[in-house]
Amino acid sequence: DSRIAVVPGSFDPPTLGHIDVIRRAAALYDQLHVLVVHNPGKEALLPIAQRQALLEQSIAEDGIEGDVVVAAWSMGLLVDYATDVGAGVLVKGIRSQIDVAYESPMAIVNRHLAHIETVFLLPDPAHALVSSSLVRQVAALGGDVSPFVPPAVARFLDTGASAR
Ligand code: COD
Repeated sequence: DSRIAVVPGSFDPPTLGHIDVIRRAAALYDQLHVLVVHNPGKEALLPIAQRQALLEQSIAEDGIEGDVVVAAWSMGLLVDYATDVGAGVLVKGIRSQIDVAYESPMAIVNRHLAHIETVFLLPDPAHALVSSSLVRQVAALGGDVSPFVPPAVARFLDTGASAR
């Protein structure tokens, strides 16, 4: 009976906070699906395929062990993907009361829709205040994002900025 979990997110772009959650979730489950989900409520910086590639590189470069698959999902319910791959758990990071308020109704709906549990991990204090939206702002204003993102993402955003 293998334990499979999904770590969903926008990952636009992936941050050190995301990598922390992925590393810790990979230690808890036999197989992890890191799922890049299209969020229609947010204006995107990077195309889905780019986020997926950056996650794959970052996971490899971080030396995260275990069976970690990176995939993308833009059609339908998140729990449909989870059910398809045999996952019984969604893993999410909780940074603040705002995250709790946003995630709690989704967790309840997902449990009723498909008997999928949501497991919340508290962030490492070192990365607790990092968010993709903060990174997008710093990058747009020409700042150095390297303290907040994995090296692969810093390299990519740097090259993009100098090409503009
Ligand atoms: N430290 C720890 N965790 C963090 C950090 C940090 N610094 N930064 C982000 N995280 C966590 C987030 O809390 C989240 O759990 C995950 O990492 C991804 O974060 P983001 O910002 O990339 O992604 P979001 O918040 O835009 O999430 C998008 C989802 C698609 C996951 C979300 O909207 C969702 O679950 N949608 C469900 C779609 C669906 O099926 N709806 C119908 C039923 S509700």
